[in-house]
Amino acid sequence: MKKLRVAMIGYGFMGAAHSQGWRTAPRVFDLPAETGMAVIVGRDASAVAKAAAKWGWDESATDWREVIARDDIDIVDIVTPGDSHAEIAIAALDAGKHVLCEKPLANTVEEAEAMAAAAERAAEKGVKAMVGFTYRRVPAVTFLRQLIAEGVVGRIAHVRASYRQDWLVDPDMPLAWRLQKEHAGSGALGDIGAHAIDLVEFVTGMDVERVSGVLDTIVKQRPLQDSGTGLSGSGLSGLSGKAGAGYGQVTVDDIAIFTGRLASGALASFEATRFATGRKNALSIEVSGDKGALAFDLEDLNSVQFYDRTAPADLQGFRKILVTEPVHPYVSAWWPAGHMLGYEHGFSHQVKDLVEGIVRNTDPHPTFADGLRVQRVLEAVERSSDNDSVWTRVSADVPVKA
Ligand code: SOE
Repeated sequence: MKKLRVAMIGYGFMGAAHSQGWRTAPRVFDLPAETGMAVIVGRDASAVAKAAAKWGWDESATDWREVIARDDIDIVDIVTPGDSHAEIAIAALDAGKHVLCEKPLANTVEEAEAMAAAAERAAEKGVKAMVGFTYRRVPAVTFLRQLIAEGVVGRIAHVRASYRQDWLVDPDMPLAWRLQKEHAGSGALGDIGAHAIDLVEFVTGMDVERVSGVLDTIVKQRPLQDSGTGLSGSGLSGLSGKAGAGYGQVTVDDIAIFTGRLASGALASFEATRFATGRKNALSIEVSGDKGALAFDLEDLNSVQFYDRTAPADLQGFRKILVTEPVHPYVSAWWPAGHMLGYEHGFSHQVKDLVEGIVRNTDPHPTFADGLRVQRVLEAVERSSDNDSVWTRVSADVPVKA
């Protein structure tokens, strides 16, 4: 069986989550190829060597260009901040490596277009590219998509998606890379709003075609701080160093609220906020149709809520479906019914689907084209917010640059 050797570029919170996926997936699923955690790459030699030892990588390195040129590397897994996604992914694809890139795909539409074009070129040689929207791979979310495709909610009128965190409510939280446009591209909008957009498009099967939105930055300056090692314990800020001197400007949004018009004409409401006091990682979606409604909440991620309007009146009400039966997506590889999965399992499902796509020569979703579409929605929300929240078309007609 062919062995697929992986190089991971980056070692922050997503480095830990992806490493767990590469370690676990081969031991849970019967993958069609052996995988190897060959090398992890980071700028700080001693910190990335510690990450290699802690997370199970054979080697560590500090030069990603050197690593992607190696003949013994087949897959490049990019878990760096968004400002390096395009350069690394395009170089890796042009070098014939399969690529898994964290979300959002890029920091700008231009970068995302160049990445999608590189993925199209690489696809002609059987090389695959995938974006890390892992919430699609929570069994309950995949099940939601299946139920909607079967028509259980009927004609969709309204979708509401919410992603709420509160790690920035403290004004003394230092100025992390996620708060600087040149590194992150945007704030809550691109970091967690991208998940909400992908979730709506994935479960409904419909693109967001127009948006009207508003962005806001609550705390405009934050204390400067040395960046941390990126190993676990640095939390979402990626900081664990000592306090620095002075203050820096926050150049991204803290809150993004927008409305979307879906391809069918249905309306979708979105919120992505880092100021929802008390909400730690609260992602939820509810799809309302003329035959019923479906809802998912990450804080109860092993179940979906289903309301069936076609049921007899005395039996109508939201009921909880536990998505842990062997018949449900991904579940049969894990535990017996009723034994729960967690946030981390989506990363093993991601590895499984990527490896199967590579070996079977099918396109593992979400593709870079899917990631580009989300990037266009993000950019349209920014344009709308800059123009008094005017309704703004998601420019899908812009050709992918060759
Ligand atoms: C921070 O908001 C973050 O780590 C996101 O970047 C991830 O994509 C999300 O899964 C958890 O929160």
